[in-house]
Amino acid sequence: MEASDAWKMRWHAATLPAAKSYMEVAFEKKTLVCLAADKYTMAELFDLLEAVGPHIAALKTHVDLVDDWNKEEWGRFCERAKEMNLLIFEDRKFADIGKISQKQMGGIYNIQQWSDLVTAHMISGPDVVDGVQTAWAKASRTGGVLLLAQMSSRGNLLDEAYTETVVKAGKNHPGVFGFIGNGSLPDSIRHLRKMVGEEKMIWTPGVNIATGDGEMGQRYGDPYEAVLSGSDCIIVGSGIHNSENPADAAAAYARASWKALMER
Ligand code: S5P
Repeated sequence: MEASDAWKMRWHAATLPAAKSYMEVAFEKKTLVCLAADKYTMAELFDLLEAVGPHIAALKTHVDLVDDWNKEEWGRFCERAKEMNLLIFEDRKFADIGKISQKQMGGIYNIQQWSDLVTAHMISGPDVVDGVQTAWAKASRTGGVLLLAQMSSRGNLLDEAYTETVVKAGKNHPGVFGFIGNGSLPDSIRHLRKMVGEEKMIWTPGVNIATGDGEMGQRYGDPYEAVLSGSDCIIVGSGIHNSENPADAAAAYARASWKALMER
């Protein structure tokens, strides 16, 4: 079997090189897991990456959560992630006008230099995508934007009409890698997949083997169900990093996600 057999329509419809890279890595490692590495020190981040790296296909960061962040160690962290064949995904949730989003890709964290993917809200209009893409282009790099089409948190304001508008604008945009969907509700993922079609990715947070409510309004759905419903990547944070054995937990999420892709 090859990656194209595992991913079928998604593989053949994909236009962005980054989407194919992700699908290849997921195929090689038999995992559709993106780790949400929500840790607060560089040491914890390194430990987590070493433990979990073999079981994941992408690494999601919140660079501004790290108390002892510094450029050198962050550089080494990203290098290690690359050695482990991971896409680096900074969940920055850009939302400002295009030119400010472009500048926010720089600054002290210099996201444009090390990220392969970033998130953006389209609340300010489609220029946010162009702003982010311009930043990568000026740094002589390429990357993809995941637009928030749905959210996993209780009471969020991304209603159906908003989701539809975001999908319509993002679906044919070459700078858009895909959409963030709500992993806690299989029906909303199915609905989103119908709107999105086959070409773009849907990545879903709000996933935990123990389903139900999380902390502070987070909601969780089952990883296997999420992929069966049309998610291409399950974004898992506390389900992995808060478990007693993060490596075993990550392997369990990997198995569930892969099994679902094979059945899909
Ligand atoms: O709607 C969303 C979108 C995102 S990107 N809901 C989310 O939870 N996220 C992110 O996914 C959030 O920022 C966090 O890093 C991760 C979920 O973490 P967990 O510990 O709840 O699995």
